[in-house]
Amino acid sequence: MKFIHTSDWHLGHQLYNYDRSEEFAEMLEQIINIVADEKADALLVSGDVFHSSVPSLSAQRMFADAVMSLRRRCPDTAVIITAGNHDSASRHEIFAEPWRELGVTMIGHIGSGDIDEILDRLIIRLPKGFVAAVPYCNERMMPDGLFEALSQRITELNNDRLPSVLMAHTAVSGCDATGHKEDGRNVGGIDAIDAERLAADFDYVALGHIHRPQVINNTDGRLRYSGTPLAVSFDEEYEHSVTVVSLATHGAEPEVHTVSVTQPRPLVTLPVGAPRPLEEVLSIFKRYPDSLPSYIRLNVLVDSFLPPDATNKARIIADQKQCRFCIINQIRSDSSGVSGQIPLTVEEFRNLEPVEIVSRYAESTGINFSDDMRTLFDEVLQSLNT
Ligand SMILES: [Mn+2]
Repeated sequence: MKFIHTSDWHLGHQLYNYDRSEEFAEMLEQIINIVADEKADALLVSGDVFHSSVPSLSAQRMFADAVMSLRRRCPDTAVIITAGNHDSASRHEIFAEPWRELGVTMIGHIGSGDIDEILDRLIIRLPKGFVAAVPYCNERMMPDGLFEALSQRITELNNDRLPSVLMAHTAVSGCDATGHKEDGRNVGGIDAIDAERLAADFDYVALGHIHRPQVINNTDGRLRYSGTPLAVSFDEEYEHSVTVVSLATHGAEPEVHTVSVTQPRPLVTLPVGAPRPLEEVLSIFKRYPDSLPSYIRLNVLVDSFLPPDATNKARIIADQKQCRFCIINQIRSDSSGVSGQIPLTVEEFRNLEPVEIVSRYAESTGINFSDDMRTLFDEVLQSLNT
């Protein structure tokens, strides 16, 4: 069985209020081309399809169009898509039935029945293998020993020694969470699951949630994060790709390679290396190529405070160029005696999404703003807007 492993598309993500629809459309086209070129038996998307639990109509439409275009081009490729912590589980499930008719399996939640019902729901039998598709699940709701039970059930069904794959959207012990604000033990409010427990008897574990592509150590290459195909944060300074996996039979070592995804508008931090004082950084920015579509973050070394016209100066430079200026990241030259967050300028504040303002406020008062709270806030905001 050959499949494409990807996750964390974050469709609908806006970067400092810039619309990224064109980039996402290009990204989806690249992924469809890779599936077709590789003649994959399946496409596995391990969660965080959308950036928000209430995605815009255009993001939803883009998703549906891309999946349909993939199905037309590769009618023999099964498509399995689980929900991540950013997705709305119920939104994933609403059209699960019609999607199934079209050869697309959408799994939003693990279900509420007994363990047998859950196993039946999550295990998908493909012509050349088995996939246990586990969406993001709050740990309190996760039945004990779910992964082991899935693995065991597949063993019972697997008379032909077909390969078995687990999809999961979670942090795993020992993962490298570079590019996330939190450390690897608790990213996005999710506690890391023990890698060995997760691996059980699966031939490959297609992980989502962590944005940096990586293999988990000491798992013989069986546990992997595909990472984001399109960067969603300036701190994701690594190559973006999807993972192509071939499994000959159950028990065989996976054959893996990655195919890089071109970033239509890369996220660039200036200067490269250590932050510099404002005037120096602005002159570096002036020399930045005019015709390079990209997003720009400036790392500025600040003594006391940033001059109020700094952001405006940066905007004026960007006006002459194809790049989109996003933010000045203030870094204090003398951090002694200064604690907590640097106050935002009015301009920066205007550019923040409401949820970011709330999460900053929560964190400043010592509250851990979890993904559940984020989802709840999104829903409240949405109901106020309609
Ligand atoms: Mn994600």
